[in-house]
Amino acid sequence: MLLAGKKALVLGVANDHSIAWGITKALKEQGASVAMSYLNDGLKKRVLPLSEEVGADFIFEMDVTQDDHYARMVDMVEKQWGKFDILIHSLAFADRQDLKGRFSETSRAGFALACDISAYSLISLSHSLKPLMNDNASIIAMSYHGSQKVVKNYNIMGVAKAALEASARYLADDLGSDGIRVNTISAGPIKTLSASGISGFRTILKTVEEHAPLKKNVTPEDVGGSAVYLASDLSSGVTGQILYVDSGFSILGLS
Ligand code: 1JT
Repeated sequence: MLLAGKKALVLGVANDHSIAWGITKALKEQGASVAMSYLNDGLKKRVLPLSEEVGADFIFEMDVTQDDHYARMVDMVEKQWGKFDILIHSLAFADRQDLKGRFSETSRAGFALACDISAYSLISLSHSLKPLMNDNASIIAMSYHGSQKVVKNYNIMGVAKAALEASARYLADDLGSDGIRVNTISAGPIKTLSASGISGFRTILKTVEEHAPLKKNVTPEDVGGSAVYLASDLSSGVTGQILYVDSGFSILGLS
């Protein structure tokens, strides 16, 4: 098993459709111990049964906008595990009104919120958890190609993901000397709770299925497989990179 003896902290499971859930199952299958966060009491009802299904060591409440949640999380991880090896960042948020219509109408508050939750949290989590990370630790964040090219309606999330990807590179450089690797997975579109109700999302899924080199959409399990590689010592020479898990869609010049 590729992750035997490793401990993985997974942030971003909302339900059994979550990308973070696909990653959690894949890490566990390779022998890792796992712990999962939940955003609030409402989502705890969904995450608790999943944590039992996968045999998680513990779950904890984590809202990345709440300063006091960081110290609580660090205390919990230290008490339960001491040190750990893998951090999965699979969190993002933007106001619904900022994920449609004219990008030029994005508000200052909407910009700040999306970038705070979706990008700054990678920096703050890395900083808080760094003292607990073992040598050869791996941090993995989730992105989408709307960070690099314009995807209609992705709007502020494209900017937030660009900030996330750049933050991952700067963190990779800063934390390299601490033996911590930082990489990003850029996943193709997946129908998760976040994606539900996004205008035009079904059309995006259909376009990928018709035109992507692999002629199918990716699943949370596909993403989980690639996360195992980036979490494991097989990728010991890889940091600061963006790994596309998108059925090849992003290589196309015209679709
Ligand atoms: C957020 C949402 C981040 C949806 C996201 C996301 N990253 C990817 N998606 C799915 C998605 C993909 C495409 C799209 C719209 C959404 C919603 C809540 C906030 C964070 O295009 C319009 C391609």
